[in-house]
Amino acid sequence: MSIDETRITRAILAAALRDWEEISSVDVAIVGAGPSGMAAAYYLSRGGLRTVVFERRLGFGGGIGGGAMFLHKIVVEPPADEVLRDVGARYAEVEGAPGLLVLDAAELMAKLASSALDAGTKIVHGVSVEDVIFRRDPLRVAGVVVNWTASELSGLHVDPLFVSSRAVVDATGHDASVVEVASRKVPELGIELRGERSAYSELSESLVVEGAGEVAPGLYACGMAVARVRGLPRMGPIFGAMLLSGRKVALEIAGRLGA
Ligand code: 48F
Repeated sequence: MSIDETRITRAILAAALRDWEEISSVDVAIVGAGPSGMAAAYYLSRGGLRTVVFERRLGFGGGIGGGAMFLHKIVVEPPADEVLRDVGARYAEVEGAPGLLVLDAAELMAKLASSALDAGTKIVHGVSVEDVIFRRDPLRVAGVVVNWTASELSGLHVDPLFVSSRAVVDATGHDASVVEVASRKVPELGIELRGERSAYSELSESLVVEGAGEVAPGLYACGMAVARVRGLPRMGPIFGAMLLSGRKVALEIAGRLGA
């Protein structure tokens, strides 16, 4: 076998460009590979929808990896154990706290990512979503505007590329950065960002799941993005609502798109 540098380069170019050609038009574009985005991706792909996740960083998991103040455990409550079982993540009951389940942060990150990938999701790292595409008649969000995170960080003016999709999911966490840019730059969508509130874990866990869903035609929110959009409290290192809101949004989109 000859390992030739030109062949290495051409192999990567050909495979990456083939992927980008596919990615340029998908059923669902998810922004953020945190717990809610990866849960949404897993269920969407499992339902047969062509799904891509754009993640600004070079890894999976968003806020999972830091655990709680760098302690490598997180907590989940039923019925989110259904999602844990679907992706094969192991957990234990918490002694003296019925209803709370504890698991390794690394286990959840890895199992969510591998389940989404196995179901057919394409995850692209180092890509930031900086804007949305919109259309009139009917008014809707019709995709995302993407750029390399590296160009964002460099401060150079580099024009982006476009990805068309039938649905866009904001899974960017506390920033809700996709909904934020859409609310600012497409005011006719009528999106009101109410802002995240201080901690109230139990209340937030149920309200985030309740509030997950369509924010404007074609634009959906799950995870902590829901808190910023709907004016809900934060909940800290309990992740049930992240997983369940991702699953809820996936099922809603699948229903709409007829998967
Ligand atoms: O922050 P993150 O984990 O969002 P989440 O799914 O979960 C929140 C919890 O981790 C935790 C919590 C609840 O227990 O309070 O914070 O709502 O993951 C968001 C991911 O989106 C990426 C970011 O790097 C992170 O991995 N991201 C954010 N903005 C962009 C982005 C963007 N504009 N383009 C691409 N990726």
